[in-house]
Amino acid sequence: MSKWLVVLSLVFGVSTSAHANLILNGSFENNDIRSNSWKAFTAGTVDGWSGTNMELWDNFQRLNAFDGSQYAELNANGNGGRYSIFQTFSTEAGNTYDVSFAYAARRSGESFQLDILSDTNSVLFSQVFDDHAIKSWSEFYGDFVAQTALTTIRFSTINTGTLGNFVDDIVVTAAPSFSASVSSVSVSEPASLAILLPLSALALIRRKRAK
Ligand SMILES: [Ca+2]
Ligand SMILES: [Ca+2]
Repeated sequence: MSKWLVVLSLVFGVSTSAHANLILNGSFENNDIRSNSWKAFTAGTVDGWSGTNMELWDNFQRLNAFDGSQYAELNANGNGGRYSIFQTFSTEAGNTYDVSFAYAARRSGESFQLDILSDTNSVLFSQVFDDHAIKSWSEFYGDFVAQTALTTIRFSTINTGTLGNFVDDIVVTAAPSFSASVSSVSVSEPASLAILLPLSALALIRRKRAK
């Protein structure tokens, strides 16, 4: 394999990570609320999401969204107990998927759990998050292997009360496979690389700016 083909494969690998997000309204932008405000939503009324009540915030109280202008507060207005939101999406058994999101704390002592479940309730991935910074976004990147045609992603609060656990930009994409990226590359000239590189570089810059 030539040097250029190797580089192109890597570049293509970056660009295929722009696969469509399998999560509907993962950035919580669809239910538009007024800038510099928050709004409580009863269970099931935020586009794409089921579970308990949730809150949407729009660049409120000195915390700008990680992506777009809105994000969710898991510890919602309401009963003050534990909260859990989830969404089910289509997958292909045996395939690997990338998952990422951003999270931030409203005050100290917050924690939540991410679970990714098969359609038969097998736990494909589970992790507790208790390291979030106050009013500052942290990013998580992970992956899982689907077992069924439907997979569920679920965020559950661990600390109770109506304050805390902000999340934004929840993304699940089919992981790019190496064989697919190699077979898709048929050019090996530096001129093509010059066209491809700025696109991937732009994607990276855009990602950084979103922080
Ligand atoms: Ca957002
Ligand atoms: Ca709240």
